[in-house]
Amino acid sequence: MHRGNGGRRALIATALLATALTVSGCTITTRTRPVATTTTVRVQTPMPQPQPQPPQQTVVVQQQPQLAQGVTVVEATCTQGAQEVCNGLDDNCNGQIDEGCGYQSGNIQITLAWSSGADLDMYVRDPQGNELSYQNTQSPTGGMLDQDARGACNPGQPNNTIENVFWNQPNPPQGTYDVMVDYWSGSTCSTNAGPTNLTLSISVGGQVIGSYAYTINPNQRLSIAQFQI
Ligand SMILES: [Ca+2]
Ligand SMILES: [Ca+2]
Ligand SMILES: [Ca+2]
Repeated sequence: MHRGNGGRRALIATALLATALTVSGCTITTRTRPVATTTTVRVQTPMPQPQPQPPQQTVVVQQQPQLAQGVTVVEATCTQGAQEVCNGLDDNCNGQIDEGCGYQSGNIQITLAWSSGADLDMYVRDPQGNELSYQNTQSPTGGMLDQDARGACNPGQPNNTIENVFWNQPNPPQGTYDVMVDYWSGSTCSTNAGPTNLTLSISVGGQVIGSYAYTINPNQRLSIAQFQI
C-alpha cells in the first residue's frame, strides 16, 4: 500500500509526540464536568396501622343492689323462648326487659311497672348526679327516659303504667345509680288509687340483676334500689 509523504509525516509526528510525553513523564489531567444526575427515591408510604382500641368495657355490677326496707326480691320466673309481656319483667330470660313493647333496652335498663291507675314517677340518678325523670328525659351521660306514664293520666297511651330508663352506649358512667319512685297523688288519676303494687327490674350488661316488688303509698317517695357498676 502506497502512503503519501504527507501521511507519513503525520504518523511520524504523532509517534514523536507520544514518545516525548512518555519520556518526560507528563501527567495528563482531564477535567470532567460532573454530570448532573437525578436520583429517584422511592418512598414507600407505610400502611396505616390499626390504632389500638380501648378494650370494650364489660359493664358489670360491682355489688348486689341495696334495697329499701320493705322491698322484696321477685324470684326469677323467666322461661327461655317465652312470649315477652309488657309487665316490667324479662319473661324470656334474654336480659332485655319488655322488648317489643315500645321502649328501649341497653347496657343499663331500668323498668318500673305498677298495677293501679295512679301516677307513679321513676327517678334515676346516675353517678355524676344527673337525675332522669319525666322532667328531664335525657342526661349528658347518655341516659334516657323513653317511656313516661300517667303524666296526664293518658288513658289511651300503650303500657300507660310503665316507665323505662336506659343507657345504650358501651360505657355508661361508673359508680352508683339510685333508682327512686314517687307516688304523685296530686294527679286526678291517682284519686282513690290507694296503695299500689310496683315491680322494678334492673338489667346491666345484658343481664337482669334483679326484679323487686314493693307496695307504695300515696305521696310516698323512696329509693327502691341502688346499684353500682
Ligand atoms: Ca326479655
Ligand atoms: Ca316482660
Ligand atoms: Ca308517671
